[in-house]
Amino acid sequence: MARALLGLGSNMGDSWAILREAVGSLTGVVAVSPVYRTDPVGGPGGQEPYLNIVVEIDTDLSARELLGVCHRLESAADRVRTVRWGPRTLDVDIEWMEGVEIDEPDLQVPHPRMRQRRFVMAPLADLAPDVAGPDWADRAEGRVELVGPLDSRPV
Ligand code: A4P
Ligand code: MG
Repeated sequence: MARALLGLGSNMGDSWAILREAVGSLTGVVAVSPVYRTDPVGGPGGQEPYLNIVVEIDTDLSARELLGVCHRLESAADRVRTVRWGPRTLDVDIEWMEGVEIDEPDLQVPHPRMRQRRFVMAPLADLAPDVAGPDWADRAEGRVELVGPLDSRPV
């Protein structure tokens, strides 16, 4: 069993429901971070804010098999790939996986941009301060706002 941290983001459609559905269909969930409302990083201007969470799982899958799971969750949320970094119903990334370092064209773990991004590091640090390390906040950019637990959707 390996510990893995997945980053989930949504800024199209019913993002609360999309995130909840995705977490519900993951196997081996150990913990789910609070939801953060975050300013879009990169991509075209005028995008809606994102909701972002990080989910910790225990898994027997390889990193590549887990990437397949990420893509299936995105398809299930009817994600249409248009512009890079553009709006999406669901983006699922492998941020970090215990003992894994991969640098291939279609798979990099740890995620190469995670430490620059507060929308990843804030929820990740809530779940896994050991992985985030003590100085994560110095390098992470972008505005994020803590909203609350995933099951406490505001009305
Ligand atoms: N890929 C490589 N490594 C990984 C990995 N560790 N996990 C490949 C998942 N996928 C990985 O991703 C393109 C390809 O990356 C995948 O097919 C996979 O083979 P994509 O999801 O199709 O495209 P993308 O997400 O638009 O591009 P990219 O480069 O993955 O973007 P990022 O870095 O994931 O950023 N702002 C806020 N506030 N919140 C967000 O969640 N997300 C992004 C996407 C941009 N701005 C954001 C947010
Ligand atoms: Mg992605």
